[in-house]
Amino acid sequence: MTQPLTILLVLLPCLLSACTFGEGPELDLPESSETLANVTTAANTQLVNTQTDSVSTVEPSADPTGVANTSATVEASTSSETDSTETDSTGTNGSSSQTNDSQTEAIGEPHIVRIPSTDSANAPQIDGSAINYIDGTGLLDGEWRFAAQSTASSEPLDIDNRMFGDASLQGAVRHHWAAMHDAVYLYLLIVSDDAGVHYQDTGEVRKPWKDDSIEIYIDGNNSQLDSYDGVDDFHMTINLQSSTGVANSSFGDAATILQSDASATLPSDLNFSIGLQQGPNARGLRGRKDIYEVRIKLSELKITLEQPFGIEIQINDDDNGGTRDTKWGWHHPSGTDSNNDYTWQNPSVMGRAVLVR
Ligand SMILES: [Ca+2]
Ligand SMILES: [Ca+2]
Ligand SMILES: [Ca+2]
Ligand SMILES: [Ca+2]
Repeated sequence: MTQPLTILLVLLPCLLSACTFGEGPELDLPESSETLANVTTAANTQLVNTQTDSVSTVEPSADPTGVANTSATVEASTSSETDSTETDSTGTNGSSSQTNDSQTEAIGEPHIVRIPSTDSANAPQIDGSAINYIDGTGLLDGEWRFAAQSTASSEPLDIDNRMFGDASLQGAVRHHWAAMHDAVYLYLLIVSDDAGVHYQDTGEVRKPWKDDSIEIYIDGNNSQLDSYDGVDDFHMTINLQSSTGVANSSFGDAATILQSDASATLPSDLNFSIGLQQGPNARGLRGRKDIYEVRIKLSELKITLEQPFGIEIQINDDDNGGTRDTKWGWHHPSGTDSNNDYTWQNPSVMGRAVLVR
């Protein structure tokens, strides 16, 4: 049984660097002069940088089993460092404009992901331990066996839309994701086919996307606005490694997760564990894939059973140091231009899922 675990998210002094969080063209904008201590300053307005993502350092759980740790504290929040324009929650979440009809329609759409339930005793352990495919298939075995691995119309949850980057990887790799829930938590597994080519060389706390990492997007109430609603539209980036050779984990040392500036404050009850080359075997001689196991409290995501919500999973791949080389999306359309990267600004680009009982 997965024990509830605590992440104590402490605001790492943010480098209010002049970055555009994550995305878009590889602008290597100048660092701001803000010091590490300046975490409450107003948003940087240089260039296109209106993003002032906060970075949370996840302190190791005092008890790896986390038995006693059921409540978490989040101090990291953009709320302390962004201006009030972002936190206008009145009427911006779109919920009032969502009719029951449209939600019902969303649940019935063929591309929705119907996420099955499990009892908590059989929920996946968030420990990054080895996962395999059922022999002769590309389907997960073990604790993720009963997770959603395809859409309602049987399309595999492959993160195979190459948004931009290395064309030679097209079709050569298979990244994918899976999900399940136990009515309390959403469990996500992201499998990254990276052939063991891991880079955490850039290490800029506000630019985790320059290294091997994943981005998780959630629109809890499926409001599908074209800008983040400040309520339940989330965008987080989790590095593969916390330092070279060390798997990032909310239970480990120096773990990091980045909350984008546009994102609603990340849930406090959020844990993750990466397994470096603990995933199933890749094709050919590429070796084992990497896995990201993530567990997030549903109530904090504001996801309701049997109501559709927005979700998107993207992978940043760095195979030679420096910035990322390739970005992949599940629902995001493929392309070649580095500007082909929209979800971080526009939550309506996400795909859809629903928790089924
Ligand atoms: Ca890098
Ligand atoms: Ca929303
Ligand atoms: Ca890589
Ligand atoms: Ca690179």
